[in-house]
Amino acid sequence: MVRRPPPLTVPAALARLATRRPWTGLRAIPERLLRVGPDGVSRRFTSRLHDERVAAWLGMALGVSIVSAFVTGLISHYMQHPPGWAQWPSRPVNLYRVTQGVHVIGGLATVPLLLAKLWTVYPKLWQWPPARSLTHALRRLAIFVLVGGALFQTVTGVLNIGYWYAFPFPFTTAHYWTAYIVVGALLIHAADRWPATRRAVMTRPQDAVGRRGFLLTVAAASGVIAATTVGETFAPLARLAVLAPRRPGHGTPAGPRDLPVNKSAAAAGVTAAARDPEWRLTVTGRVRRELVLSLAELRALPQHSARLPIACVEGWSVDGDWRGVRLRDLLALAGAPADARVRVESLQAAGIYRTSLVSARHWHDPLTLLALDLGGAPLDLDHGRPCRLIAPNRPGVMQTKWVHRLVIT
Ligand SMILES: Nc1nc2c(c(=O)[nH]1)N[C@H]1C(S)=C(S)[C@@H](COP(=O)(O)O)O[C@H]1N2
Ligand SMILES: [Mo]
Repeated sequence: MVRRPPPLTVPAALARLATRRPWTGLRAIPERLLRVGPDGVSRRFTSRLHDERVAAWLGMALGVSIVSAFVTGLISHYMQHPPGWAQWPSRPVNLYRVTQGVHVIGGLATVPLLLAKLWTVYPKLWQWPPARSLTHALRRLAIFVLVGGALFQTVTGVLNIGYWYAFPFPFTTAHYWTAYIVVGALLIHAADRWPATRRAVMTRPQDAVGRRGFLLTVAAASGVIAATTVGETFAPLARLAVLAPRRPGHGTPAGPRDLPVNKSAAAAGVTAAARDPEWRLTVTGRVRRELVLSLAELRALPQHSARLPIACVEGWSVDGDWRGVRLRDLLALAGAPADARVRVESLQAAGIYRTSLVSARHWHDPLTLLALDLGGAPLDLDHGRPCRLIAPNRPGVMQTKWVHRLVIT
């Protein structure tokens, strides 16, 4: 009797591939070359700190920091690209300053953790054969995606806050999408490693091989990085912030009135237009009366003060004492509907930050101003003369400078 082989379906083929391990033949080649042990890990790495327990603690710390970078990153993204169904609140005033500070400063403090973790597990990254089974291959794939993605996020992040646009792709788009890939790979890896991690962390080791000292050194390195950048947002520590490219009273350029400047009037090409006595503010769009106001007329309207930060996406933030006209007063004067949104337009002809959108929730807030003064004097050219938007709980990129038109939509 002839026995027919069962039909080869895709699941059957995968199952066969997973159990047959055709790649184990590869083991023979580099065994002598790499001196791999029975676990496939090279014996040339002799430090006892290439250790499960060290890897477990570092892994947990990295898990926490990656998730916090992800959440704060999503907050920043959705503030700048609000979905139609949700409006970001205008209070507390300093919320974005805190979430973005956590994102950037926490991201920087992650670098030593990541390097230490890579060093600890380095021998395992060169396991031979590269895959023993399908599940082993998938596990390793998740690890390589996680390592590659985490390195990509930290390197591009650091370059971005250092104003070194060395990469050929738009930073925000790449950073945003890679974040999902990293978190996906992290979930797979964490689920996979959780039992072993738990065991390693919960049991008391018999031997002391300097793990504690190593972990404390790594924690100290993270702490030093955080301490030497946090002054970029926490003014009392500004003098310590030697690693921060922007900080209160410092930076390149320092900026008039102790507030750093990212884009100067000259770089934006608005110097002449911003100085022109013929400058007018136009309020137009969905209004009952269009307004065209000179600077003198703006100053003749009721003036209000607000102490609000510029909180840049790059992590630095500095408080300013602003004074000017409430946006809601201008909209009331023009007869704009209560649910309207405002597109704030700059004199700047080009550039991604030349306009920004203000939600109804934000323009109803009495702290949202078209500022004319900063620190008791008319705005400097670089801070947005003749007038700029300043609103609570909003990224710096949305605090438009050199405003000349409000379009109600
Ligand atoms: N028109 C215009 N407004 C702008 C920008 C710009 O490039 N053009 N940069 C924004 C960014 S990224 C920040 S952080 C703040 C900085 O404000 P400051 O220079 O007054 O500190 O201005 C914002 N307003
Ligand atoms: Mo910014």
